Amino acid sequence: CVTGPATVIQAVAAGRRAAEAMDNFLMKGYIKEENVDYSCSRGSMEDLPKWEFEEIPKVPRAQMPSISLEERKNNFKEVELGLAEETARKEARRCLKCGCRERYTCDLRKEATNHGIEFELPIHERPYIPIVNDHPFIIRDHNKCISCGRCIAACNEIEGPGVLAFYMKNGRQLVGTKSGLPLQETDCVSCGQCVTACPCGALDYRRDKGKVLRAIHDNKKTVIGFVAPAVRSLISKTYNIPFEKTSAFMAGLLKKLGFDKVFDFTFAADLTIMEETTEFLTRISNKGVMPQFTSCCPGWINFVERRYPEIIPHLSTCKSPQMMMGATVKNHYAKLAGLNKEDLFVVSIVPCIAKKYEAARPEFAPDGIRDVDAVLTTTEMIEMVRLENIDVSQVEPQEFDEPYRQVSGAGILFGASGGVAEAALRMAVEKLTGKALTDQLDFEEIRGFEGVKEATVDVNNAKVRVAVVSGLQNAEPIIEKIIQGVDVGYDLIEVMACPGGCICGAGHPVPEKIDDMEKRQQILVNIDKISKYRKSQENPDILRLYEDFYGEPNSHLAHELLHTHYTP
Ligand code: HC1
Ligand code: SF4
Repeated sequence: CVTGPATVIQAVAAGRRAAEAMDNFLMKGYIKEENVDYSCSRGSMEDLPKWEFEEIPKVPRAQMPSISLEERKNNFKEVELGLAEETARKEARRCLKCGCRERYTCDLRKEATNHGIEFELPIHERPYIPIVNDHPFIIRDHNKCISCGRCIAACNEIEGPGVLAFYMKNGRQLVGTKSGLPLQETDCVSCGQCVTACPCGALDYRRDKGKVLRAIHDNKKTVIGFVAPAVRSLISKTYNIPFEKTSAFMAGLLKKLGFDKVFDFTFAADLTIMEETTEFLTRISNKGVMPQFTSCCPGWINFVERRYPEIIPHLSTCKSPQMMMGATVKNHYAKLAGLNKEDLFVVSIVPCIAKKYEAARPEFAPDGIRDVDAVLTTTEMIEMVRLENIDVSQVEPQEFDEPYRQVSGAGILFGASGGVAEAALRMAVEKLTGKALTDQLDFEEIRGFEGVKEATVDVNNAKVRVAVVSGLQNAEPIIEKIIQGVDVGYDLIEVMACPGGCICGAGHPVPEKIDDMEKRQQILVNIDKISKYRKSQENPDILRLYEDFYGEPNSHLAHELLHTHYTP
């Protein structure tokens, strides 16, 4: 099972090494070499499913986009891998032209260089395969695929659902689903780790940048952006901003991009703690269904709904912070600002691809108006900054907008595995003991990248037993026991689909080094340490929101706007 940051990177690389991928390039005719055996280098293919993509429409040859030989000559003729970085940039037009956005730092090019492989004219025309659109936003383009198997390994070993497999069609090895069903109909949790693992852009996800830019340029729309806790960890690294200045920088950057209002959705993480911990304490006192699982990770929710619907009663009914923020902005902020809901365009900025899936769920569009209109990944936000030619040195740091300005350190911790449970403990212990928690605020035993972490906290004469799981395959043994009626010895279980939590989400750019992930986590821990408020229940803007709008946690209105139901 996947347990640490090192394993994450290794697992990405584990599928098939790029050297092997080169064999596929040979097979595809992109590389000319003497004495090459063009038969498959991997031995028997008998184990591979003999499934075919029935849903791929047959495109008449005449309609297929084709690349002229002349164009191919320009693309591949003089490509010299092993160019110095500077030259490589200049020579980017000569890269593999796979369409991948990572062309300047392409792993495949590096490996090709290391193996002394030269690219030449393709030696035969490959039939074009139409792009596979069998998922709402994950796209597979077999024409770019080099059969390296990284996506299959990522699905199996990083995230856990294991829905992808190789199959053969017309003598070509392609990536499809194990069951042969369209991706959307499998247990795919939409985490997007397959996309991150792909070295050549054969897997990608649909961008929402265009939609957001159109809204920004529409005078009738008030465009509101809110940023997830884990985005800070990337901002700090990408733009070289000290951790304590990331929030102000992000607020300024989004204003420069044209957002009218910018909120921090760490605020909604605090709101989640108020709702989820109250639900947890109510389950304890009413002897409700235990243990309670957290519900803020949409990858995890998809996994439960698709593979283990039996445990739905154990899931907290709380919406994720993203959806709580959307519902609060569309209902509370719209009223406060005297705006029509229809005129608000709400954008969340997250490190997660599954959040696109979550925002598009039908239950989050009451009366046909979406709570969140578009979801941008951190990568898309960085792409927008480049697209708009923003000079980041000119960004004016500023505060997030009222009325959701104050956030707690507990909410910031949400972005890394263990953070939700830690924030919940900071409230639960206080409520159970009736005393302010002052000295023991840090629950370090549940931080970090282990697949399963545990903590037991003594409160009066009772114990609160917490487990923190990241990587879905690590949750499966616990789930199986619960289904069999075995007491797993936990009261509260946090599950995040991505190993290490959202800091390792597929919406962030691919980490360059293994220790990047630890640095991302440390940024959030450091921000929590210096926060004015370190408990969600002390956030004065949260308290005011309850006073002015929701009444109290788990109130009727809170249930209507902040809670949800799940569909097996
Ligand atoms: Fe996450 Fe969450 S922590 S799920 O990883 O609960 O994306 O950052 O936004 O919603 O707050 C992601 C991060 C995120 C939600 C919060
Ligand atoms: Fe998305 Fe975070 Fe869940 Fe990964 S762990 S699927 S990034 S919410």
